[in-house]
Amino acid sequence: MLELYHGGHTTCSRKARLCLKEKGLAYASHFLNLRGFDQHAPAYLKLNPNGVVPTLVDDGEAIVDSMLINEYLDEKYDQQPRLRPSNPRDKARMRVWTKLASDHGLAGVVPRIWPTFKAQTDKLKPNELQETLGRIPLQERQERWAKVARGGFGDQDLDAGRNAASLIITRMEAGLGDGPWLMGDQYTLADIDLVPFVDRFAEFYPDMLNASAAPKVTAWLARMRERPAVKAVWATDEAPAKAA
Ligand SMILES: N[C@@H](CCC(=O)N[C@@H](CS)C(=O)NCC(=O)O)C(=O)O
Repeated sequence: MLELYHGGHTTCSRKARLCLKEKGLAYASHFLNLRGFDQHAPAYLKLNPNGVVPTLVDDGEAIVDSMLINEYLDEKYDQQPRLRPSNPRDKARMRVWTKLASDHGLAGVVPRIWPTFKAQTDKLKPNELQETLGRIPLQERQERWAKVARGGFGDQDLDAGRNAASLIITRMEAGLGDGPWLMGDQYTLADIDLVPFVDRFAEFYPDMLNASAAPKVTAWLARMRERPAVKAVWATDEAPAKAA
C-alpha cells in the first residue's frame, strides 16, 4: 500500500501528489499542518528525519525527498504513462531539469511564503517557541524558523528569491525548444517537478514570467495548467474536512 505524508499545497508536496495523480496511483493521504509544526512530531521524524514533507511510504518503507519519491514511483510502478525517458542520455538530460527544480525551486518561493508563518510563531510563548525550535532536526530549518519568529526576512532574501526564480525561468526559456514539454514530445518528471514552483513564480514575479519576457515558459505553464492531473491536484490540499 502507498501512503503519502504531505503538506497539501506546498510546492514539494504538489510535486509528489502530481506524480501520483499522473501515474493513476491510489494512496492513503496523510495531511500535515506545517504551520502547526506537525512535521516535527517525533512519530513523523521516524519516517522523515529531516522533518520536512513529503514522505512516501510504500509497504512500510519510507522514501524521502520529492525528487527521489517521483523517480521511485516511476521506476517501481512502471505502467503507462512512463514519466522518464528510457535511454540513459535522455534520462540524464531529464534529471538536469529535476535537479534544477530541487536545487533552486524552493529558494524562489521561500522568501515570499515563509514570512507569513510569523502569525503562527507569534502565538507561541517564548518557552514554547524555544521548545518548538529545539525539535527541528535540520539546523538550516531551525535558523529559518527562528528568522520567521523574529521577522527577519528582508530585501536581501527577496532578491535571493528573485534570482533563484530568474535562474529557473531563464534556463527553461532557453531549453524548451519547440516543446510541448521540457523533453520534447515526452511529458516527464522534468515538467512535473518544475510546475509547482513555476506556477508560484507567475504569481510572485509577473514581470519575469509573462508572454513577452518568457514566451515559451508562459506557454508551457498554460499547457501544464490545462492538464487534468494538474487541475485535480491544484483543486484540493487533501486536508481533512474541518468540523463546522
Ligand atoms: N528537498 C526536499 C525539501 C522538502 C521541503 O523543504 N519541504 C517543505 C515544504 S515545500 C517543508 O516541509 N517545509 C516545512 C519546514 O521546513 O518546516 C524535498 O523536495 O522533498
